[in-house]
Amino acid sequence: MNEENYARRRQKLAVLMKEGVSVIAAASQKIRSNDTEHPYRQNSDFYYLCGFEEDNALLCIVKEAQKSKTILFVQSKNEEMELWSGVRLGVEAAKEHFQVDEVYSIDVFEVQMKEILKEHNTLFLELFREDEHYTKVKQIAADLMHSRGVKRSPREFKDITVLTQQMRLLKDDEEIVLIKKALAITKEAHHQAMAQCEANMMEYALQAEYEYHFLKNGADSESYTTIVAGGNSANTLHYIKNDQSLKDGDLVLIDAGCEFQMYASDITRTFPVNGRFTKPQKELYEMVLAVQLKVIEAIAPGMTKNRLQELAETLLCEGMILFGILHGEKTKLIEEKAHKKYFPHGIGHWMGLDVHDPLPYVDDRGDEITFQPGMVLTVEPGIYIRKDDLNVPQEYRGIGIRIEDNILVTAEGCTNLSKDIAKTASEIEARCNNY
Ligand SMILES: [Mn+2]
Repeated sequence: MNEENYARRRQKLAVLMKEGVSVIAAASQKIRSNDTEHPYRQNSDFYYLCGFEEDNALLCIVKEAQKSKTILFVQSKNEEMELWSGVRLGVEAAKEHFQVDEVYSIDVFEVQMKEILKEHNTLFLELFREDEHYTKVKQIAADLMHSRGVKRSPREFKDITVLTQQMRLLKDDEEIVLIKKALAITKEAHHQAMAQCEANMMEYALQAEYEYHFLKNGADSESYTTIVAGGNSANTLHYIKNDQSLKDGDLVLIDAGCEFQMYASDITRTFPVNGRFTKPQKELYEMVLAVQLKVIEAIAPGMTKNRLQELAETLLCEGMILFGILHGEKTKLIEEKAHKKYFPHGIGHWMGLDVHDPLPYVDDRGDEITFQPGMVLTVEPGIYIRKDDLNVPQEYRGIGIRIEDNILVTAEGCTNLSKDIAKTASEIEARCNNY
């Protein structure tokens, strides 16, 4: 992504701040065991505003009446440390690279911050995230408040994520390009998995197929833990053990997507282990698919997530009645939320830098946010019937199906960004038998 775009976002944030100082810290390294770390993953908001990938860094935006200033604090060059943990950009190169006003070493951030905070009443930071840099910044504000001779210091703390989330709701063109690139890799992985899958294969072997294609094609990693759920395991929504053998005649539900240059993809496909749907599997599959297509069709500016949820629940409930999974009168069943037993989750969620983008669904007044061009969400209806559910015709027991795509809201309606990933029963069977 180009530097002008990051600079534009910082300017926009400064406008939203009106007055004050905002401080956003890079993610810290997380220990996995003893002295080894998890792969590093940058804080999404920090990355959104400057694109810097190193840890132990801080972005500070100072806003006064009409002008704003951006200051970046980065780790200094250090030959010995770099020998172990990789090359650091350092202060001088950061000055060249980023379109910010000032760059300092993180070693002097406390001294600098004291000078900056003296002039302001309002401090924006991630109020609900613990970070040692935030602890220090708050301590500096407290010290200033108690020092004689200091006339102003921040006494009002605000949550910066309220503003960044508002911005992240609407994706710009460069973000859409990255989501599309993530989806191109994810598509390849799903198609490969359909081709490779066979009876008696272990779920983790299929998981490895995804992760192999993700990395081989330049993705950063998976955007969330891959779910490979054979047969009845698909009825455990967050099944991630992936340690069972796939059975001939079962379906396998795979929820997997890669992250590419920090942007997520989130795709679920359900297909027959042996490459051929049985009649009852196909009946339920095509019912869920029809619901998914209708929900996607309803997406347009002005729509809301709750209305999509209601539409999906109504259509799924009708389908459940049709196949004898629910019995009774439709309006009454919907009122009683009887269908929730078989479709207990949400129809979708925002997606972007985070697979579940932490963006609001309601505004400050509590009103639902209506869709606007540039928003990206998932659509993922499903049906989950446990094998021990004696209320359901036997042929449907043990079947779990979810179909998930990633949708961009456009001025005309919407675009299914993942429409090229095999989805109809015949497309899937063709992919499964394409050795
Ligand atoms: Mn999802």
